[in-house]
This record gives sequence, structure tokens and C-alpha cells, in this order.
Amino acid sequence: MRTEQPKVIYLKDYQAPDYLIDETNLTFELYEDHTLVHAQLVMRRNPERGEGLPPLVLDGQQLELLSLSMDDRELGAADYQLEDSHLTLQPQAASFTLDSTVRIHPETNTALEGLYKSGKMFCTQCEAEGFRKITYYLDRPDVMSKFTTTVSAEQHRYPVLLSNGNPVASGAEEGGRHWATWEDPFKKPAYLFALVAGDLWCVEDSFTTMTQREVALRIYVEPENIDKVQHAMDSLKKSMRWDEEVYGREYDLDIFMIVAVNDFNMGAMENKGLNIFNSSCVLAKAETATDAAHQRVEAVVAHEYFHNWSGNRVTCRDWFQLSLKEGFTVFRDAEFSADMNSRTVKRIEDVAFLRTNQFAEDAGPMAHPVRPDSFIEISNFYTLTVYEKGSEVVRMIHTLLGAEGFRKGTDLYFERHDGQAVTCDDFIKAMEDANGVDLAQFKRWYSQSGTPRLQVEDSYDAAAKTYSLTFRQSCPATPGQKDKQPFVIPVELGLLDAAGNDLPLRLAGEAKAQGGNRVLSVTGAEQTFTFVDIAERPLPSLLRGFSAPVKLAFPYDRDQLMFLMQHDSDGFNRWEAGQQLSVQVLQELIGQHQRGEKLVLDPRLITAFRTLLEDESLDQAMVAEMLSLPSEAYLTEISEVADVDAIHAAREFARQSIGEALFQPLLARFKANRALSRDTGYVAEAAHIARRTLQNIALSYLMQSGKSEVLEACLEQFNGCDNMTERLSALAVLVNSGFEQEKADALARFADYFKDDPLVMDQWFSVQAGCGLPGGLERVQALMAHPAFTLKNPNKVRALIGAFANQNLVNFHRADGAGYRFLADHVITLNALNPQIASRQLAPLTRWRKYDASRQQLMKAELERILASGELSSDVFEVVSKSLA
Ligand code: B3K
Ligand code: ZN
Repeated sequence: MRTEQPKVIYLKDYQAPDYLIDETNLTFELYEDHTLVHAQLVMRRNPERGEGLPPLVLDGQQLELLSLSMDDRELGAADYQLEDSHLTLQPQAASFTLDSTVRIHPETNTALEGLYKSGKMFCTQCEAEGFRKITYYLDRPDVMSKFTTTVSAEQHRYPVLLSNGNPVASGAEEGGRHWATWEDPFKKPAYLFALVAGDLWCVEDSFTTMTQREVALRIYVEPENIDKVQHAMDSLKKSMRWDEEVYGREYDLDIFMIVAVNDFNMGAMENKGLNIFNSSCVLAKAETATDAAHQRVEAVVAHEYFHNWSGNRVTCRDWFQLSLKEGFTVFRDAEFSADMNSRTVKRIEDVAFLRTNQFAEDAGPMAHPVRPDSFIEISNFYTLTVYEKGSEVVRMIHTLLGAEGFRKGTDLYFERHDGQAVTCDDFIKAMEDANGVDLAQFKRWYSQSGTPRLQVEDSYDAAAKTYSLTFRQSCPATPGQKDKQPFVIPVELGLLDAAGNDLPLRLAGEAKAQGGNRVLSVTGAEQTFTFVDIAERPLPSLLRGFSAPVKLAFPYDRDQLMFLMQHDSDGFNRWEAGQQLSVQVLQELIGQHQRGEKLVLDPRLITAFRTLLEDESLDQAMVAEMLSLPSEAYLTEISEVADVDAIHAAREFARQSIGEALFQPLLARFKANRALSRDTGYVAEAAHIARRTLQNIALSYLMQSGKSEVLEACLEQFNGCDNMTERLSALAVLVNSGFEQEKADALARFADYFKDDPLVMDQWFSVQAGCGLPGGLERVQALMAHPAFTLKNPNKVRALIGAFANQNLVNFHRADGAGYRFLADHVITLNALNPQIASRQLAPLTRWRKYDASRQQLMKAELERILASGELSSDVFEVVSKSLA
């Protein structure tokens, strides 16, 4: 826990380091009750920082300094100053070697940062500032060094000893111990350092690169998981090929390793040559992981692999530039997933996630630009804004420059900056220079926070045959930013004629039409575009593919939305029209509920859904997406003041009405798809994934009827299927039903069967935590006493507490505030155990401004209670204090 006051760090204060570390030679002696770390740092004065020898200030936290010497001269207490998080000493020459030995305690490290133990294995997590918990160092990404690492441990407990780079030597020691030395030929910042020691098994494969080099691929897991690795290995090979084909990027070491660990604060980490993964993002087989989990493994394996270029070879100068690697890499992994699966479905999923979660962040107290200009705790800035909005910003560059222009830009970026630590400006500069364009105004996406609104009006002049669209952009005030300058907003669009075809698009002043789909660049606060040769009033299809992360408003009526749902040539916008229709209908129901009126569902929604269900030519994955109503979280995000109970009642009523009105076509789809599942068994291909998704959505609507016929079908699926996708869906449907006995039986049997598989038990916790039936809080409280639950494992915290607070809105926001009290209690406990996880779990409380006065009071009171609860980590302190400001 910190004892120094939390300090705000500003981007404007950035200065290059005074000293550089050319070589880092580490030796770890791992024991059960402590670890010794010997570090030899070959250092020199940074020539860019001028003359003289300023004091050397090394970062270090929770380290017990045992010895320190400079150029072989032992230093005594009078030679240095030791504070909570720094060690300061005075170099005597421009080049010198510093040797230190510290004692650390990975065995009691519950924060899971630095070196720690996950179960029986040792592992590390150093990004962003975890390396300072391993040894005294210049722990900043612009200090890049060549690392050599020796690990020594008891042979029997830790037969596998890994670090970054290539293995160069190993041997046995006295007393049943052994050692291994690894050398990483690439200079890297300390945040990419990794070490693993454990009793691990590995699956090995190889990859031939584009220049015919053989790379050994190894995925290490605990022995019981060895049968769940093939999917990750396949994903890795696909990623390596894709990065060669799409970006011309080849892997650079002779070996690439992934290690799966159970206790991990996030999804995975791109350490050079030795990626460490949350086991939830590596392990997958049909019997234990859903289709969605398989896709997540594929995406995360790709993401971390892609970092080898976008992040490792070219890294960040400072942590304000985090989106330089994260936004770009999320964009790369999203395009990879789009190429491997359905492009439209991937886009729909990403946009739904962004609009629900990132837009909420952008409208809340922690709103910050894609490149933040200050922070207290950098761990709090691994956000949806830096990652997902950052990726949207890169996507817009791709849209504006086109695929070829974008590739020219990335080629120049990698060539110019290979081996360097750079900034978002350097990335943009490469794009500009490679394409001869000026992105000065575009760069506001990096510096201005908040989600822009784009209001669109149209007018048609029948006599002149012209059609005009007027765009007005604005951006709400966000913390620290009152007035915003106009953004560059790429608007991809088409104009539909009465038959639903795209009209040729010719702007006034242009010689000829440029296709039926094009991108307009909206750059002014208000801007009008006039299309000519338009024989009839068209219906616009705007922001196709969600070409910019904005809130677009155009006054469509419901019939127009139904028309777009059927005819838009852009698959994303067909879905979007359906979402807008659902939102209009649900908002009407919410109003009825608030006025105490009888709820009446607009029958047009039923008609639209019936059309989708009955058209067998449609892609089933798209049908499934289009049949999914906007989530309660999304309805909350778009409300001025969110009425939790009305939102829940309206959405449940709509689901019920759809289930009843479309019972027959839903049942027909369900039965046909379930029968196919029985015939073919589990197949991990797109068409089968689509079929299962639609089958499971149909089942959940059908269960609304409460008919015993559906219960039987659900139990048949639960008991008779051969995969987790069908089994978990059936379980979720039962859990949300009123069939108490069957529900209890199914939950008990599932837990009994899967009790030894922590990842499956996470699903079991989540399904129950998300159940919106009354009594949700009590159910979650009871589950916290389950033997499989522990606050020390982040996956468990997310599966139970996180799922409850983020997905079970009606129970979490109980009017008496008990849900808030529950969350705050656990944040206080977690603050001492694992500050990063504590601070993440806080997010739902920070959104208090969205709710009615009584809930606002209750939520604020809990934030205040956390603030007063004692010594807070900088992580929790920053989020709580900014939320209350
Ligand atoms: N770069 C890591 C995130 C590290 C988070 C540190 N608190 C994973 C990723 O984005 O690939
Ligand atoms: Zn990343």
C-alpha cells in the first residue's frame, strides 16, 4: 500500500531519461518463502540529455535491498537514498555498472503484479509498472535494454524455467535445484520482461515464415489442461500467416511461447517471445468452452501475437501513448477476426460493445481522450477508450486512406521506427508522409474526449432533382474539456431508391457518379452535401459499417427502419435499422410503464422479426444478431435518466410478447437446428456456430411461454448435447425460468460434473449472477460462500461480482441500495488484496449520475464510504475521487 501521496503525472512534463541501460543481466533464485533477484545493469548517461551527471533515480517498490555496488564498489547506506518507491544515487562516471540484490515475496503477492505465484507456478506481469516490484530499475518504456535472464529453482517442483528470447544454457545445481539462462537479442522496455517457472506440459508445433525460417511454437499449460490447447495453437498459426499477408510482418525469434495461468488480472500479456495468458484466453475445447469463448481465444492469441510488431518492435515512448500500441493492435485483431469469421457479425458485436460500454465511459467521470494528458495510476487507463475507441480512430484512418494507403502508412511506420519508443504523433506522421495527406484536424480524435453527436437533416428538391444532407456535429463537455473543436468524421453512406437499390452517388460539381456507396468527410460544425441526378426522394443509409464512433441522429420513422432492415446493401446497417426500431419500440414501452399504463408492443416489431425468421435464405448468424434486443445496459446508456425498473419491465415484456407471437416459427427454427446438432455433433465452423446461436436465441424466447413442451426441449438440449455452447445456453434459459426444481437440479448436476474445471465454474457463477429474477443479490451472496469461489482469483471476481453489477442491472440497482453496499464492501476488501481488480469493479458505481435522485444518493454514499475506509491504493483512490469530484 502506498504511503506517498498520490501524484498526478502529466504528459506535458515528459522528459527523456537521464540515463540509459544498455544491458540488463538478471538472476532469479526462487524459493518457497522468498526470491532473490540479482540485477546487473550496464548503464550510461543519455547523450541527448546534455552534460554533467545528475542523480540516478531508480524505481523500486516493495523491495528489500540486500546489497548494492557501482563498478564493483560496494555502496553503504550513506551512498544512496532509499524511499518508498525510489532509490537515488550519484554516478561518478558517464558509463558504469550497477549491481544490486533484492529480496521479494512472490508467494504472498496477491496484487498479481511483478513476480507472483499462480497456484504452484511462478509467473510475472510487468506492464505497465510492475517491473519495479522485481528490482530497482528505470521502469519506463523509453528505456530499452538487452536482457539476459537466469532462473534457478528446485528441479522437482519447477522443471520448466522460461524467460524471453532464446534458451542459451542450463544445468543442475546442488540440492536438487537447476537453472536455465535465456537471452533476448532484441532490446526491450522492462514492461515486456517475463519469467515463468513451474511444472508445465507443452504442446509443440512449428511455423515456416515467409522467408522460410522455422519457428518453434510452444503452448505451456498445467498437465490437466493439455487437451485444451489445439484451438489456441491453430489460432496462433493463422495469426502469424495473416500478419505476413496483410501487413508484411514476419516473426523475428526462433521460438514463440504462450503460458496459461489461472490467476491473471486481464486477458493476456505480449511479453517478447513469452506471452503469458489468462487461462480463459487460451484453453478451449468443445465440451468446456462456448463458441464465444473459442472466438475470444482466437482474438486474444492474435492480439498478443500482433503486438510483436505493434507494441514490441515499435513501442510507446511513455504511457500516455498507450493507444499507439493498443488501439492499433485492437484494430489489427478485429480485422483478423473479421477475415477468419463473418465480417458483418464481428462488426456488429464490436459496435454493440463500444456503444454500450465505451460511450458510457466517455460520458462518465473517468472520461479521457484516446491519448490521456494526465493520470494518477496508469493501470486505470487500460480502458475502453484507449483500446476500443483507439481502434475506431485507427479504423477511421483506414477508411479515409483506403486499404492500400493505410498499408503504405504502416510500412513506413514500421520501417522508420523499428527498435524505437515513439508517440501517436509519429504514427500519424507516417500515415501523412506515406500518403501525402494532412491529418492535423483528424488528430483531435486523440486529444478530445467525449462522444461526438452528429445530427443529420435531409431535403429533396424534386424540380432540381437534388438531394441534400446537412450534418451538424457537437461534442458534450467532459472532465477538464469544455469546448471542443470539430472532428473529421468519415460518413460512409448510400441512398436507397423505392425498390431498395443504391442510387449512383454524384455530388454537385462532380463529373460523374462514384458508385452507390461512398465516404464523405464531415469536417465542419455544420456542413451540407448535395447529390444531383436524384429522380425520386431517396432513403439515406448513414454511417454504414459504423464508419465513425459517433451518436448519429436522423429522424427515421418505423416503416423506414423496416425498409432498411430488409433492403440496405450494408449488412451492418440492416442490423442497425433493426436496433433503432427496437429502441423506438422499447422506449415507447418504458414510457407506458412509467405512466402506469398497460404495455402494448408495436406489432411492427413482430412483423419484422417474423420476416427474418421465415426467410430461410438469410445468414443465420445475421438473423440471430437481428433478433437480439438491445441490452438493458445499452438502453441505460441512451437514457437521459435511466429508469432501471421500467427498462427491465419493458424489455422483459417485449421478449415475452415476441416469444408468444412467434412461438411457431421460433420452435420450427429451434427444432431444425437442434436436430442438426444431434446429427452432426459439434462442428467448430462458422455455419454451425451461426446455427447454434440462432437455436439458443430461439430457445430463450420460447421459454418465455413457460410451456412444458419448451421445458422438455430445453432439458433434452441440456442433457443430450455434446458441447458447452448448447449446454450453457440451456442452463441459462433454465436459470432464468420459473421451473424451480429443474433449475436446481440442472445447476447441481452441472457443478458436480465440472467442479474441477475452474473456467467452467466461472460460467456457472456468471449465469446465476446475471439472472434478473427477484432475489439476485441474495443468490450472489450465497454463491460467494461456494467452495469454488475465491476473491483472490480475478476470473472468479469478474464471474460473480462483475457479472452481477454489470449485467444484472435490475438487482444491482435495488431501490434500497443493498446492491451498492455489496459492491462497495468487496471493493474495500479487494483494495487491500488486488488494487487493479478493486478499481475495475468500481466502474458501475461511478455511473451514479445516470440514475434517479434516491439512487444517486445511495451510490455516492458508497463511494464516500470507500474513500473513508482507510488507506486506499492509488488505483481505487483515483477512480473514487474523480467520480465524486
Ligand atoms: N498489454 C496488456 C495489458 C496490460 C495491462 C496492465 N495493467 C495486454 C494487451 O493489451 O495486450
Ligand atoms: Zn494489447
